[in-house]
Amino acid sequence: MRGRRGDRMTINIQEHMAINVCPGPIRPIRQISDYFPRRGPGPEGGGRDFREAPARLAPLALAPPAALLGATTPEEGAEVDSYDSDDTTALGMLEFDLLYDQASCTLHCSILRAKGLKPMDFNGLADPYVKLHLLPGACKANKLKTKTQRNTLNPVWNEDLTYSGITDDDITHKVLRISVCDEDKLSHNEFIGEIRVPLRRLKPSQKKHFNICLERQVPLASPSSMSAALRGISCYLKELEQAEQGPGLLEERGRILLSLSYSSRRRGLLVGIVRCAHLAAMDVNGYSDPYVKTYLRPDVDKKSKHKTCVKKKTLNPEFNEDFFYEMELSALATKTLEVTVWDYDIGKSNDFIGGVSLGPGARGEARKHWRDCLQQPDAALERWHTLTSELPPAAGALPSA
Ligand SMILES: [Ca+2]
Ligand SMILES: [Ca+2]
Ligand SMILES: [Ca+2]
Repeated sequence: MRGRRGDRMTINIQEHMAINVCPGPIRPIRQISDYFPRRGPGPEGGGRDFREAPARLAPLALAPPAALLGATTPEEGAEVDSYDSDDTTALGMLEFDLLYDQASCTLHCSILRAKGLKPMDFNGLADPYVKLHLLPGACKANKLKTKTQRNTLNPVWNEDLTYSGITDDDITHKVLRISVCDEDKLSHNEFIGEIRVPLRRLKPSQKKHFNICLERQVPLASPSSMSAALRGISCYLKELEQAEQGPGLLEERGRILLSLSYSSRRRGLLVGIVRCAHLAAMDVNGYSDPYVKTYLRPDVDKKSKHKTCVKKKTLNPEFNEDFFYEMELSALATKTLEVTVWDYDIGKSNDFIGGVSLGPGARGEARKHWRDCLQQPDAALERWHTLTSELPPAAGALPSA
C-alpha cells in the first residue's frame, strides 16, 4: 500500500504541467521590442530581432543609411506589421530653410513641409512634428519643436524656429539635428527619421534651402540602449547625444548674453547681464525661475557677489541689469568673472542651471571676451556665452544663495 502510494507520488509537478497544459502549438510571444524596431536584442529564436543585429552593431553615426538598407534582409514572415518593413520603405522628404544671422547671433530654421512620410499609425497616417537639437549639447536645453499636424503624411508646418546666442564657434563646431516624429496620444511618440546639417555649411546671412530625404541613425548597441527602447525614443536620443558628446565635454544648459565694459573714467568694470536663452528647465512645469549671480574671483574681501532679480517661469529671461566692480585695469587682468544662473525654488534650495567663467584661465569665447574687454577700455562688448552644467575647478566651490 505504502509503496504503491509512493509510486503515484513520483509524478512531479513539472511533469504534471507538461502533460496537461499547452493544448495547441506553441506560438512565439510578441516582445515589447517588436514595437520598437531595431532597438535592443531580442530573445533566442526571435527571428526578426536577430535579422536586425548587424545594423545595430554598426558604428554609431558612421554607417551611411545605404549601409543600413543593405544590412537587413527582406521580410520573410507573413505576420509582419506594415510599419515593421521600415528600412526598405522611404521615410519621406523634408523641406526647410536655414539662415545664420551673424549680427544678431541667431539661427533661423524655417520648417516648411514634409512629403511622403512613412505611415506610423494603424490608420496608415501619422501625426508628425519636427524637433530640433544642436549637437553636441544637452537635449532639453536646446530643443525646439513645431506644432503637430494630425493625420497626414504630407504635413505643412511653415514655422520659424529660432536659436538665440549662436556664435561663430557654434557655426564651426555644431550640427543641427532635425528629427521628424509621430505624436501618439496613448504611447510614446515615435521617431520617423532625421537629417543632420553641419552648421559650417551655412554662410553668414545667406538663406540656404534644403529638400532632402530623411534618414535613420543607428542606435547604440549597449545594454542601456535596451532599456531605453522600453522608455521610448526620447531616452534613446539622449543617450546618442551623450555618446557623441564624449566624456570630456560638459552638458550645455543654455546661453547667456553678457556685456563687459571697462570704464577708464570710473575705474572699474561694468558687467551687464542682458538676457539668457534656451535655459534648461529645472521645475516640473517645464520652466525655471531664473536669476543670475556674479562673483569676481579670487574674492578676498567677500564683496564681489551680485544678484539679479528672479524672472518667473521662463527659459528665455531678459534681465538688463548692470553691476559695477571698482578696480584698476591691471588688477582686473588677474581676476575671473564667474557668472552662474540659478532656478529660484520656494521651500527648498535653489537649483543650479549653469555657469560660465570669463578670465585669463578660460577658454574659447569666454577667454576672448575677457581679453578684448581689457584691451579695449570704454567699449561695451556684448557677447553670447554657453552655460555648462559645471564650472571649471578654479571657479568652483559655489556658496549657496
Ligand atoms: Ca500617431
Ligand atoms: Ca526647481
Ligand atoms: Ca523654480
